[in-house]
Amino acid sequence: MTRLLLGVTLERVCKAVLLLCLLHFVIIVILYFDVYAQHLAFFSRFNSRSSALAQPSPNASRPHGTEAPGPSPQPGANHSSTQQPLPPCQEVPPGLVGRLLIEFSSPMSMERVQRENPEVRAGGKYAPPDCQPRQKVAILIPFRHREHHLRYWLHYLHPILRRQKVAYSIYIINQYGEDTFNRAKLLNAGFLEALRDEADYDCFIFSDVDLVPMDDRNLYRCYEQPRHFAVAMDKFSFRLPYAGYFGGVSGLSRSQFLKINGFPNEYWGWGGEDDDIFNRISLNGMKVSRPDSRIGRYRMIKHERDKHNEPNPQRFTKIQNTKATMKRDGISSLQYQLVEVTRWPLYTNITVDIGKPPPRPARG
Ligand SMILES: *[C@@H]1O[C@H](CO)[C@@H](O)[C@H](O)[C@H]1NC(C)=O
Ligand SMILES: [Mn+2]
Repeated sequence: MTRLLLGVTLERVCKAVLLLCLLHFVIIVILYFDVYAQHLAFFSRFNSRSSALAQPSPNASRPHGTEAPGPSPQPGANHSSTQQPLPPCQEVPPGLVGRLLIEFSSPMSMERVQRENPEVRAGGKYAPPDCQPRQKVAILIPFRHREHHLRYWLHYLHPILRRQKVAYSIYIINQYGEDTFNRAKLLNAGFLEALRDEADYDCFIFSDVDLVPMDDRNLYRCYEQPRHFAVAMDKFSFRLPYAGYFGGVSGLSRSQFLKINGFPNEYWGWGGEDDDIFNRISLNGMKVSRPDSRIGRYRMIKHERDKHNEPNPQRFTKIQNTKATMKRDGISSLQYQLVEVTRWPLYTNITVDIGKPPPRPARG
């Protein structure tokens, strides 16, 4: 009897427990679906937002690199912004080392320079991989028969320019033939040929092949005013030889260069063309800017005077007449023949035939 009673009670308890379990389960299921539904609603909102970002309206073309920051893309939701735009390079590059040891006594081979600069692309081109450079710079080197200088120049300059975080290309402007050398006319031709190679250079730096900066804080880029970089050369006892000196290494933006009608074409032989360029800058209301002389230091590779580059005896009278000549003589009147363009691993070789000096008028 008591056994039976006990059995019935046990059965009731079990049923109650079972019912409670069922109830619990139902509540959990309801709650689960509720949360899940909220999630669903959230994700559908999320997805529609990110796909709206991925599809700009047809006539709103955003400039490159200004993509609005949005949620990280859902797989398959969009395909147009998979690559994050690079941040702009810092105004002052963080990896500079300052004063450098420059010497030209240890032998230098092109193979070694190539081996030590694997980041440089064919034609002597480079852009920083980790930031968006502020300027794109064409470096133009007037050239003839100075291969051993070029090896040192490339050896020192490629690593310096990389640390300076600019996009750059190295162009050797090689004068064809053996007629009298003409540095400024070569540079005019280089300006046009560089732009034919890549149309978007902001800045042009004109460097002699035998000048190597001794400090990487001397930034190879363009400034508000035309720039003179080689302010303190060892051959001038690390001093500016005179206030209007603009020789060695200089840099002009594209618009600064065009404003002065480029460089003179009529300075054959050594000297004077840099003073003419200085005059063009002043006469057009600009002012040369320079780095501090403690930073603008240079070593020059010692050399004999080249053949066919004798001092130009007309240079003193010519620089008196810049004001009269600069409008007709310059990039607007340039004539030359392109002979050959060759892309080497560390530089682009552009050979141009710029002709020869006009015959001296007979004295009467
Ligand atoms: C550039 O090319 C010219 C013409 O082929 C050649 O004579 C000269 O040696 C080359 N110079 C350099 C530095 O590559
Ligand atoms: Mn020299």
